[in-house]
Amino acid sequence: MVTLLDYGAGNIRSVRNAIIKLGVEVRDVKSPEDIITADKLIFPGVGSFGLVMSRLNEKGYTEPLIKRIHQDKPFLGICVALQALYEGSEESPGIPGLGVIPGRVRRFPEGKLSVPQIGWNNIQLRQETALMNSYEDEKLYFVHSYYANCNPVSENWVLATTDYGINFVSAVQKGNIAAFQFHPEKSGQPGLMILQNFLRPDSLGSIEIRNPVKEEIAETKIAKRIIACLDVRCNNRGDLVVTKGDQYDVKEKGEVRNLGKPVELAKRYYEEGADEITFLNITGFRDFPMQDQPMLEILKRTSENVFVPLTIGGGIKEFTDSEGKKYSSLDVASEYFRSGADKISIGSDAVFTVEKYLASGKKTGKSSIEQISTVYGAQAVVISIDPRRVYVHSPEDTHHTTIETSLPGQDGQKYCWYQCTVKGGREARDIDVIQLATGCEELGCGEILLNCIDKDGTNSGFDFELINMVKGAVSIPVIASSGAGSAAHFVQVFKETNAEAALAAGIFHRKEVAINEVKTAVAADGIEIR
Ligand code: 1PR
Repeated sequence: MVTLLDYGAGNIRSVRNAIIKLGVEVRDVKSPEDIITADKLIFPGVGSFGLVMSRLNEKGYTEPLIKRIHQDKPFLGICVALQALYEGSEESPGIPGLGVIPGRVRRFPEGKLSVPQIGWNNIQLRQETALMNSYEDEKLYFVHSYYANCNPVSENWVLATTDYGINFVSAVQKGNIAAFQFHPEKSGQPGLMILQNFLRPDSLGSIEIRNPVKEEIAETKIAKRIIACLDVRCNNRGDLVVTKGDQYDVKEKGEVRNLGKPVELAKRYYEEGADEITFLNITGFRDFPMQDQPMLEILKRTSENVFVPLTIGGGIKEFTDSEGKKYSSLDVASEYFRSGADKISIGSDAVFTVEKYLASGKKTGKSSIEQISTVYGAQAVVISIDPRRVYVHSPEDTHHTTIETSLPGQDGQKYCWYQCTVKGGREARDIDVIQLATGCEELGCGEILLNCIDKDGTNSGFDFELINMVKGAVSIPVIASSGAGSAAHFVQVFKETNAEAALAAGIFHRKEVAINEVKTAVAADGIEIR
């Protein structure tokens, strides 16, 4: 039996599902006393540092937690819960942490690498521990903008370090108290094994110093991610199916193409090695997710068997139902997180938000991007962009940012700009991809899913010009999407652009190329991969 500290924020379902999968019973903390009396306690940190600390304070959990830790009773913190052990964080100035470990948590510096760090990286063990002795060759899943550094005053806590531009603390342990910056519940089989080690009766306790922090050890590298995308909608018979369009047209002879069942396909991609799974509810702009229980059900069922990150998009916007009840976009996103999503993706609503932001020049704090990223952190907010090329003869022919293209238009136009669309490409707006991407970054989104309507379903390869243009304008991670037709296309996209991840749909659904074939090809070219 293990006790879970669920303080009502974000995706705790994944940790719960991982523990259940390992055959261990989960009990919830219901009162402050439960924190002290639990045999083993897991504290999954989700949300911003400030949110976590304020929820702990509101519920009266802060003091019992500190007491439990000082009593050296088995404790495992995950992600922000590692950061909460420190004295404070740059993320939420003025809010004290638990103060168990000396030092403050900082933000990754802007530089060569995108912030947040989203993806699979290694750990370098600095001590011997039964918790995870043989996992240095395995990549584990990280998602964070803030880190604890290898401060000499907290050196005796450092269990493992990882490189992301700088060397940061990826795990701490002292006696029976341990915490990880990575997410074991999202790190596939190795992550589950690490969790299992914590759940074993004799896993904690004594540890031996192996590679003190002072000692230089080999650098770790973040891997490029391969993402499988499932576009989901109802078919003519009312069943939710995975579909796939050609340049966003998903119908063939009047019928919605049916390429499989969402939960089964997601499980298959997890087992085949996908680094992440994305569900897009492609008619979400007209449906309302909180009434769309089947979509929530898909997430819940998928998260029972899939232990890599899940992103869900479609219909994240504010909504008033037929009885006049209002739901904010934060309510909608929260429902998705509770159902098992790690990230939500916003399409149409991001375009409308940035249009207003550009017109007024002011942040309102009320947009879906701002609300969700304030509560759950930027890393939980992805913007899905659906752009289409618009050709011009000269940059002077438009007020939008153009590029000189190697693929001229039908009338020999040498320049193009990328126009953003809403409602699944049905409506084009007077905003270009650079305005949208930079606007969303300023408002607080943490990642961009960069589709391309011209390339979607064509199997002709990714649009490097588009990807390079956007990548050059933002400092958050970019997922290249649309057009993959072979394993070689993935190799090319990582060689020709700095995209952190590449996503495909059609080739995986039609079993034309397997995920491990893609990974083998990418690794053979010396590109870091899980
Ligand atoms: O506007 O917030 O409700 O979100 C709707 C979401 O649904 C957006 O993310 C939008 O991209 C997506 N969407 C809407 N209509 C379609 C459609 O296809 N008719 N799908 C659609 C977008 C694009 C990709 C696709 C890649 C890879 N799908 O995600 O999976 O292009 O495909 P490929 O490898 O087969 O080329 P909102």
